[in-house]
Amino acid sequence: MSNGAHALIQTLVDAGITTCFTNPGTSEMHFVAALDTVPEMRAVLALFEGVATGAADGYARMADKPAATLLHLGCGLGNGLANLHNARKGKVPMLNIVGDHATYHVQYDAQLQSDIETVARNVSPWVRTAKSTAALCQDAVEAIGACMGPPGQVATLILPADVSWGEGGVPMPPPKMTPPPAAQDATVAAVAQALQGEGKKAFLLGGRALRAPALMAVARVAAKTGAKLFAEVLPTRIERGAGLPSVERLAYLAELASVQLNGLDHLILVDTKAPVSFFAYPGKKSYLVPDGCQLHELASPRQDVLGSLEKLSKAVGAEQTAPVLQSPKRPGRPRGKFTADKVCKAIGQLMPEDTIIVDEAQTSGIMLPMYTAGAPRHDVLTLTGGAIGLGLPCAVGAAIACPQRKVIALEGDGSVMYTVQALWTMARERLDVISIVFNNRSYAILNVELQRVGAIGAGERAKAQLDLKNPPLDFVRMGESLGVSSKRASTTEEFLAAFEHALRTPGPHLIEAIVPPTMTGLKLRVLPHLLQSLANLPQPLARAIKRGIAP
Ligand SMILES: Cc1ncc(C[n+]2csc(CCOP(=O)(O)OP(=O)(O)O)c2C)c(N)n1
Repeated sequence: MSNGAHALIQTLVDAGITTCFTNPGTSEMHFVAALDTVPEMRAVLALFEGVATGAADGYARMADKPAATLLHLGCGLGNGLANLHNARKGKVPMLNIVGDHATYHVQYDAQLQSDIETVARNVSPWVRTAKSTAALCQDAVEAIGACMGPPGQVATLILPADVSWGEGGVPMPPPKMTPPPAAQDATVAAVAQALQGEGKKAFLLGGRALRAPALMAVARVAAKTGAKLFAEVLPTRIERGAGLPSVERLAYLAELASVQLNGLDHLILVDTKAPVSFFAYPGKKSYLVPDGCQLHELASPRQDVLGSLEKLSKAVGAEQTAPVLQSPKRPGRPRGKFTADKVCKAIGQLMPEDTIIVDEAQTSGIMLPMYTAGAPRHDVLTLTGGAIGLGLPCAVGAAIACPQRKVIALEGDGSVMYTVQALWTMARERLDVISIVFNNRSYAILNVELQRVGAIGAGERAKAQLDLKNPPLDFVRMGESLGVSSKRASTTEEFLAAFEHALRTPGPHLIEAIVPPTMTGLKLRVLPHLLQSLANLPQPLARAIKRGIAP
């Protein structure tokens, strides 16, 4: 006979959910106690719920299966919301177990009582409060089925304390998953016809379409038909580097994305939505599909992406076509004045095969895609929902999912402060993560956005809201206090020495790179964080934009 908590954990493990990122409280104590009865479940403590949810996101992106989180009532869940939002936008599977008061305690409206379902619903299409210990594991099986998708999503199972401690829990077998259907023949035929006809065509790839097998299939189609390959602005996980097809990421900046999409007659969506501007700007377009361009959806997020692309490949006769692949190419060793670009260059020069890059560098990572394009094969995980504070937690999850691989987390100094507690989890779990913090002492991107949105009259008080100089953040002391070996680099040579040491020495490292804001001196219309995608643009256009003379 099991209590609910034990039966629940056994059900999770039997379904392959073997990692749980926790930040528990009193209502979760039986779940915590039951961890010792199911040793296959690895529990990882996070010191803030945003770390737990971001880590579960990073884990699932790399492990291709969900992790669980253990969160404390509505307040704990609420603290994890921003990274649950990022997971939702990235179609990442995740199972939240949220402890609640015992069912009979709810009537008293005790201090931590709140409407947990309402907190969950914004990010979690599947929400249920378990009603009884006997039915708990059936609830869990349904939650697991819902979160796995496709599309992957967040599912939230609320676990009242008495359901958890009650006897009579019975572990249940995993849900039966039905494979998703591939695109229908008629859809494939229509897309094939568009690809074989006149006009300029491109694919916009998202989700699972940016993984190696799908990329190879779509690259064959592209080579056969002359279609261009674009990736969505903020991919959940993109596999890239030498030997893989190279895909141009759509720019964050709407004006720039419009340049990329300009003149298209057909845009074919695969596991993504039609492109729209990140924000609205006065007088600028929100919907970025060019006028007159015909939109096709080959495969929706609910469908079998690889199967659909293979059908298309057959339909256009591309099965034997050689795809165009990125050739190996590393930048030279950086020298001279220390800037964020030099850090990106050093990464391109030195990163080992199979590195996982988590990119939350904001303006400082602009040149990263260009310098790493021909590096050995690697994965890049990005800020899918635009809610900052994902980077370090995501790196925690990725490192736990892939212990043999080096993880490099690139962080803006502003972004890193949202979930800096993740460093402690890296230290405690001895994770092989190099966290690079670009300390430019500002919310640099927002200085540009302030003007870009047309906010007139911003003076010293306005600018002070975007300035991080006073008091200066000291990431070396912060990292050390959280148990992570930390170094500061103010010159290119210091950075190279610290980075090479970190690459050689397993375990977590932090490097604080003291750099000037990347966008200094550039014209206002050259929007910084959009320029992330610059690196993938044709060189003359990229150079022109950097000089501030392009659109
Ligand atoms: C949860 C959340 N809060 C606030 C923002 C708004 N925001 C976007 S970028 C940014 C500052 C980023 O600063 P930093 O990481 O230092 O990068 P930099 O702009 O200096 O390149 C802020 C506050 C956001 N996107 N998400």
